[in-house]
Amino acid sequence: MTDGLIESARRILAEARSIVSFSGAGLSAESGVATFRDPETGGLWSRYDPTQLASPQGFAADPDLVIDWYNHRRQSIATAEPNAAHRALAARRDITHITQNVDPLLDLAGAEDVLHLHGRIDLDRCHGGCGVSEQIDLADPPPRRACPSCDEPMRPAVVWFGEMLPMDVFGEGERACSQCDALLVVGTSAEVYPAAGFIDIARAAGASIIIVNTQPSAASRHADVELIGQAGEILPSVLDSVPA
Ligand code: BJW
Repeated sequence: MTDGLIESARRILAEARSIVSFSGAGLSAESGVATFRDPETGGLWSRYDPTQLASPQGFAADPDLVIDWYNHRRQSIATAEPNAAHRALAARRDITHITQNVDPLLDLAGAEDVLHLHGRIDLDRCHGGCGVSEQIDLADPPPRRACPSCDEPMRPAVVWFGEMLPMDVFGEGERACSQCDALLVVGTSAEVYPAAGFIDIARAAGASIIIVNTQPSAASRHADVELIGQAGEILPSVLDSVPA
């Protein structure tokens, strides 16, 4: 990556009145949290079948397997710490943060009002939809259990394939992307919709798109500036020098 590209990204961000970050699993990769689709970095779905583990159908077919998989991931996230990329983003109070990540690392780095499009792994909710939701101790997650209110199964408060995204969070993200001047796309393959559609929304609104990823992705065609490398190295150098 050339210094010229870093400089271009800094200039776009310095001139932008409204900046949105849109992140994915690559943001947390340097904290030791597995991504979904990178075979070389232990992508979760190069080892597991997503339709078996991250769908209502999979949960109905084998709830113990699904809860065990989530609890295993919860315990690994419990020991993970925010990395330099989380910290660089969180330090910028002027940025609206939208993430597909279910881990709490961006929040732990100090970012406020993070929009978690795909829910949170540190919460359980009632699968029956009665509204019960409970905070989970990531280090010591509970085994499969029934909802204390309606007896339907409890499940991780994440968004599985075929499920709707939380409408309030989605709406806020959509509004932010349609009004921003610069969208910083960090560590996502941009293959999962409707989240990836935020890049199209920002583009259509005339925003400049800056992409940070270790490799080209489905979003590359939208990039004004594509920075190939580790987010933990690139984001501090791009963001720390830009006046907030
Ligand atoms: C680094 C790095 C470093 C590594 N530095 N970079 C339109 C078209 C086609 C399909 C659909 C569509 N609309 C809907 C669909 C269906 C489906 C979908 O998108 N399927 C596609 C896979 C084809 N979408 C849905 O089902 C969604 N719901 C929905 O549409 O509801 C509407 C509806 C419902 C009912 C009836 C009718 C309509 C829901 C999607 C839910 C996604 N959930 C998951 C699991 C969450 C829970 C869990 O964690 O277990 O969310 S899937 C998984 O993918 C997770 C992620 O948030 C999401 C995105 O992945 P992400 O973050 O991009 O990770 P990776 O691994 O893919 O990429 C990492 C990137 O980082 C790579 O590019 C690396 O290179 C890079 N990287 N290290 C920088 N250090």
